[in-house]
Amino acid sequence: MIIVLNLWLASSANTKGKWQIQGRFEYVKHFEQVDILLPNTWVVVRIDGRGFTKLCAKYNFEKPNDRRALDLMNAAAKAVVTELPDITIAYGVSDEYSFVFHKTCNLFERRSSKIVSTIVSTFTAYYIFLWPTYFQDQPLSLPLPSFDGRAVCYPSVQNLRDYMSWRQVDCHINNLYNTTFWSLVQLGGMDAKEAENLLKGTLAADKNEILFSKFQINYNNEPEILKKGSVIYRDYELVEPDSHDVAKEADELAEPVPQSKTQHESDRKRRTKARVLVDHLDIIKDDFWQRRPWLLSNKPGKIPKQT
Ligand SMILES: Nc1nc2c(ncn2[C@@H]2O[C@H](COP(=O)(O)OP(=O)(O)OP(=O)(O)O)[C@@H](O)[C@H]2O)c(=O)[nH]1
Ligand SMILES: [Mg+2]
Repeated sequence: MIIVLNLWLASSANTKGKWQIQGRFEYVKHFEQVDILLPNTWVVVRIDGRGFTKLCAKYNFEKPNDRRALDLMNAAAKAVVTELPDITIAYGVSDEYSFVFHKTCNLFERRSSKIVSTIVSTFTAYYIFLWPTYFQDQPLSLPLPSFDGRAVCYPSVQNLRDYMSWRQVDCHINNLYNTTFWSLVQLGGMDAKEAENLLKGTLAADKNEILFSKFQINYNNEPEILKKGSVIYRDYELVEPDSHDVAKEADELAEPVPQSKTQHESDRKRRTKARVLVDHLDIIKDDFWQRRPWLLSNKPGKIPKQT
């Protein structure tokens, strides 16, 4: 049908007829609604594994944390950050990852659906592509892993920092609970219901105490990747804290600073040269942000000498 129509259009000397046909269908483009994210805000795209409770059971992920699964999430997220230099920082835990676009970034004219779908599809593609590297003896079968995603705008640095802190606190609370719960089950021989009842109403200090007194586990000595989650960013030379207030500068910035072509090109080169780092640090404290001013300023720092 399309071929016949095209042939007819191509052979028609009557261009007026062609326009009439196009004009008859063209109205559909008005159905496409704008989905623009507010300008001058930090855009956070959070993706989350769909039905990962089932997926983890299917591939026998270790409980509560499977190192291969975490490494795979981090490798896929690192690939996303490397491919999209507009991402200033990313933070991940369990089956979720948050990607932060700098407030001056104008990726895809800040259209939510385009930004979210790009992140979700790039991440999922890498997750599946890299799966065999981390699960050599467990090939993927249907249904394949997939992720959902959403974009949220945060107007100020404090809002953005609070968002990141919220995710890291969530990581800490969940990991402390899961570590204690699975110790009671795997090492203490309790069933799930007994462990759940024992932990009902306990505070962090109680869980630390249970881990230490019953299983000689000092929670502080658990791997950083489990306690803190993973943070990904471009690595430049650290600066001394308090040298200048980057957060204030970022908040005062009302629109992108016009850049000369040479400056733009030099920034682009430095971003490409920088190593994309996966680390497990405290991102709640000021120190993390003060020592890495490029995260909020979007100005690439100095490339460290010994990379
Ligand atoms: N065993 C194991 N499970 C994990 C690991 N990482 C994540 N999970 C599981 O993945 C799930 C993530 O939670 P959710 O995202 O709320 O659950 P979900 O099943 O993915 O549901 P939707 O996101 O709503 O589709 C939890 O059930 C976790 O137990 C891991 O390293 N080991
Ligand atoms: Mg999930």
